[in-house]
Amino acid sequence: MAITDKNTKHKVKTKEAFRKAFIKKVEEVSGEDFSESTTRHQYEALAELVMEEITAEWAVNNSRLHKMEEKQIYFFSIEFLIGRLLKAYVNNLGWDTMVEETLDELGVDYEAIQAEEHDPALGNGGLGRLMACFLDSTAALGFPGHGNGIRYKYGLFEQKIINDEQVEVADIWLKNGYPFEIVKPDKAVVVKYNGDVRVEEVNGKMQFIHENYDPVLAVPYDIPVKGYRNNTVNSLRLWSAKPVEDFDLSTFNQGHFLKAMQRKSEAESISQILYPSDHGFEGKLLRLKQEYFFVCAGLKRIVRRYKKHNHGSMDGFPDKICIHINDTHPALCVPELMRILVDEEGYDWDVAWDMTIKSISFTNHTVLPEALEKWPIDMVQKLLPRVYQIIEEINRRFINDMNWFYPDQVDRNYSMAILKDGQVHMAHLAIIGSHSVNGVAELHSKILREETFKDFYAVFPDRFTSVTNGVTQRRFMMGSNPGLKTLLDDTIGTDWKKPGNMCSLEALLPYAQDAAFCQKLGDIKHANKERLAKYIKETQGIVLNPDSIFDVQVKRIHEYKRQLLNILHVILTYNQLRSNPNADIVPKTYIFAGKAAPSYVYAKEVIRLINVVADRVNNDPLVKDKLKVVFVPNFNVSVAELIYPAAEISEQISTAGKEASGTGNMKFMMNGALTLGTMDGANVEIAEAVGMDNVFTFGLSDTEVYNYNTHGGYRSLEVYESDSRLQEILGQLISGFFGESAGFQMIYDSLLLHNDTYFVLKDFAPYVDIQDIVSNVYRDQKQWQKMSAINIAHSGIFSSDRSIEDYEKRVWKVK
Ligand code: 4GP
Repeated sequence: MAITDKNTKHKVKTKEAFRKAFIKKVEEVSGEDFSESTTRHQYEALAELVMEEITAEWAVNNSRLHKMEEKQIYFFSIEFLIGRLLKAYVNNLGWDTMVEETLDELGVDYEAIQAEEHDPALGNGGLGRLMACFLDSTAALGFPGHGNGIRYKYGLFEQKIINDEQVEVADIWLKNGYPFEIVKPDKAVVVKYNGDVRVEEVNGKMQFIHENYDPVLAVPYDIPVKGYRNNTVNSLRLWSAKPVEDFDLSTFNQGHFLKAMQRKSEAESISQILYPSDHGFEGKLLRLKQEYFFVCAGLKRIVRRYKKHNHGSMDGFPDKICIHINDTHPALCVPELMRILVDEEGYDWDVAWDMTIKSISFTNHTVLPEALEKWPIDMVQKLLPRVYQIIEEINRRFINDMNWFYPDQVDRNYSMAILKDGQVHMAHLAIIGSHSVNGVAELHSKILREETFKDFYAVFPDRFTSVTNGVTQRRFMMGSNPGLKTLLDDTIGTDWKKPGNMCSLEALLPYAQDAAFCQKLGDIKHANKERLAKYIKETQGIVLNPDSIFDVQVKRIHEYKRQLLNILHVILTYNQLRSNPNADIVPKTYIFAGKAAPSYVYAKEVIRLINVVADRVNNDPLVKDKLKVVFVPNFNVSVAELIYPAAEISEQISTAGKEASGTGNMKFMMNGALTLGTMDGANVEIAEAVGMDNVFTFGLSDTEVYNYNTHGGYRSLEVYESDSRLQEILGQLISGFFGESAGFQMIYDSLLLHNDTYFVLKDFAPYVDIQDIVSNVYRDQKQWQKMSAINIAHSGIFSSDRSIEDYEKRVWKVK
């Protein structure tokens, strides 16, 4: 399957050639002698050299693509959280040693060059980052797979912490330009909103004509996705919205200046900003416009290209094209593809429907009810009149079929409708219009089958499958933890680095017993902790003790992820140290990072609490080096790359049944951190892979949570009343203990008055116990390193290469 076309024109082959090319390029971009160049110039020069090299291969790949020789996968996603690309390109080209050595010889700081690249925050969290990992793995494995999304002008906000609170600042990632994209104005397409649908009969067939619409131009920007040391270069296509005519001259000439301006800014607003939503919490109409925007534009180009190479016909489309929809945001692919097939290509409905289902597959990423998208019917009807008619027809036929096959199940049939309660249910649309529906970890897929979508599962059992998430080891381990990479190479050889081959890390297992190996593993971890400590000292002025345990929770801030449970335990430790400063405890550094959606007040309160506790603890002389708390601001991919390699404990403590999979847990594991977690999401599979002796699990199971939620029986007040530790801690939240203005009534009330929806108090005692166990195990460094080695050895199945291979076999069947 791998593309083996050798017909590429590598320009830079040797170190000497690279040195010359680099100096020349720096002088070209700066207009100065090399010795006068700034880091910015050096960054621009290296980026250009990399792009020149990659684009030569890209052109060869694109011409293969044009010939439609292979089945193509298209990932439709409203987020692609790609991270910085320069170093990834250098590594994937196999240039790393050459670049590192040459720059070193030239006295150029490679890390400073990398830091010049603005980290594009074009995603909120897991779902968007997963797409970036999938693109990397798809290319590494030589599959033709491409991304299709939106080129937001403003990515997710930059988070600052001011007076302990999250403050959001616009993230202007394009401020200095972006060297890794190529704009293709000739491939722009028109997306139509609003207007009317006129029906006309032509040759005995109904024609639906969309008129009086508001056109918006979608302009593609392509970013190359370079495979790891192979010849594959796929594309990430991001669409930017522009007015059809840059300026509405006729309106302007008629004296309507403001109206003309308004049209322009309305069009541009579509790709203006990424919604900071993660799970819910978003504005409505603009989001719907965004969803249709990249769906419509993406499908148009795919269809055009397909037809061009298929003599103008869409026949056979599903044999050559997989449209993979990442959560429900691109679910409009279903009616839009139907519209193209029926209205534009003249297929009968049934044939078109068969083709649509065969082309589309759907991955769900969350079971949280607030994230299961629904749109008011009248909004969809007005904004997308023809698409809405098609949704109506899909819904009508579906319900008719259901009532025909299951006449005694009318209630159930209706509960599965796409249109009900005045709303369009996007998940239902996605399931009904796809041939494959999957969850992202075994437990999550089971919950989809047995709870969230159980009626659909009863009707379409064969449609449901499961593919556990994965992450790219090339970025999150080989790239960000070079010490570990070298140790692994030296110990078991380099085969494990071949794409798709990470499971061969199991060869490491015998070394888990080897004292010398474990010592080296510990030394590497220590060096990574020092590297992170240096960053935190430089950026926040906080001094960390690299000999303490680094206990880390980094992810979006959300009630179900329970950063609150973690910080309550920190307060407990602090209270214990206050009453006995000489207590024999293992020193610990608690590291938090993550953003809260700006409108999610509760989550922002949790951030404030963490920071307030950090201020208090870090400035209390009693505590000395035994306890530190840090909130690292503005968690993004680059910060993550520093944090994972330095972590020893990976906090994965969501309320069981709520975290679909988690992918941070996998990144930690690959870097040798031990999971401290609930049996939730992919934690379950991590525990299975390494054995219960090599993880620390605690807390309610998903079934227990489910039973409490459906049958009642949990009273948080009872837990509180029976635990004096909790009484003290919760009292401190509202007594002004953390400072006059530092009351946390909202948190207090949620735990006691509103019965603790996420079972924080219920899981508190087991969490404290497991934390004690963790500390005790840590005292035995040999044992700890052994467990760490076992985790690394079993981390291969959590490579996104494995996920992509699973999708290939279970869903896309490219081969
Ligand atoms: C996330 C899930 O919360 C996380 O468990 C999962 O690992 C990730 O998707 C990738 O599958 N969901 C989102 C979202 O990011 O916006 O729904």
